[in-house]
Amino acid sequence: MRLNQTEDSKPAAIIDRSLTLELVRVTERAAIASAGWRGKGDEKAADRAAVEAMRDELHRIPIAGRIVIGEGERDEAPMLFIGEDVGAGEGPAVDIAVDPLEGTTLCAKNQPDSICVLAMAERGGLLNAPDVYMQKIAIGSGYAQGTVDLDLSARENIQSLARAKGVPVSEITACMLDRPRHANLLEELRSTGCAIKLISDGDIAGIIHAVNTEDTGIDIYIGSGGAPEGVLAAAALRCIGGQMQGRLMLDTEEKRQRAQRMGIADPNRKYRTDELASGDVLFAATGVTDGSLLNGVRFRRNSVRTATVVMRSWSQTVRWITAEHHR
Ligand code: VTB
Repeated sequence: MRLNQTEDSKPAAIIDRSLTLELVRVTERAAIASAGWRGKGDEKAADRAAVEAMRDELHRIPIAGRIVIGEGERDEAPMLFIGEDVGAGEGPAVDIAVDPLEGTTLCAKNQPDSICVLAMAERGGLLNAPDVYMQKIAIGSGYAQGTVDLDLSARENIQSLARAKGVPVSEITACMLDRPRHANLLEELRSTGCAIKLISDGDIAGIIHAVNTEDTGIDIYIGSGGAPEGVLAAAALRCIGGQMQGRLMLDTEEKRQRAQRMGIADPNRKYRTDELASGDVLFAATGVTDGSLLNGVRFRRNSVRTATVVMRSWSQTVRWITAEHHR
């Protein structure tokens, strides 16, 4: 506990710490709503339930919030669209990134690691990323900046990380999404002799795992996934440490123009963690299905149990909250 923090060189927190619990309420409610759709094979319904619950609960919070990462552009998403105002209106001006149901397929199939995710930052703190792919690389804390880099080959990155960790390459475990587009990357990684954990979805959890190496055994996250998920993962890393780089994959003129409309001037820019999510940041995630990060929602006879992790960049506090909700 650092009680006298405001008295040293550190600037005072912009986002009041009491908002952390408000965020927990939002992701909890979204998780309970979508958990009703676990294993029902209907991804859209599961997602819709999470979106509606999240939006409803966000409107009770004393903030002047604005969605910067959401369900889509205004004309394609009825709720939690980019630019939508959320919150009760009175309170700090904040930007909000949501992935109401990360891993809709996982939820529909009742497979591990489906979570409801939300990040809050001071106004202007979150990269307004279009819904394109992002190249991502992430490792834990305690390594020199530049130990890994998107401009190095996968082989160079793995070798450099193994050197920095002081272990043979065969003892490095990389995590990546199991996708056909990663065929060459997978082959290159295999040729190094490292171990690879392939995940079917959910790279926000994948990146958090790469930072929590002691608990997960995962040393590095590598590969491309959704850019919105990249910004959310960066928000979490601002609170728990580690280093990450992301680069938007703007491979068509249409995507480049879309990005430009969202304020991205340099389509090839490589972003660091604190450029994806800067300033004061809060991050919360609640488990929907049981997973490696969080337990899923449990419906009991008289109560519903949820498991949430909530983090705050200013204090670097990480809270694991199990809640019992009366039915
Ligand atoms: C990832 C992952 C998501 O999408 O970002 C991925 O975090 C990227 O898109 O859970 P592709 O599925 O096209 O590879 C998800 O898997 C689903 O939103």
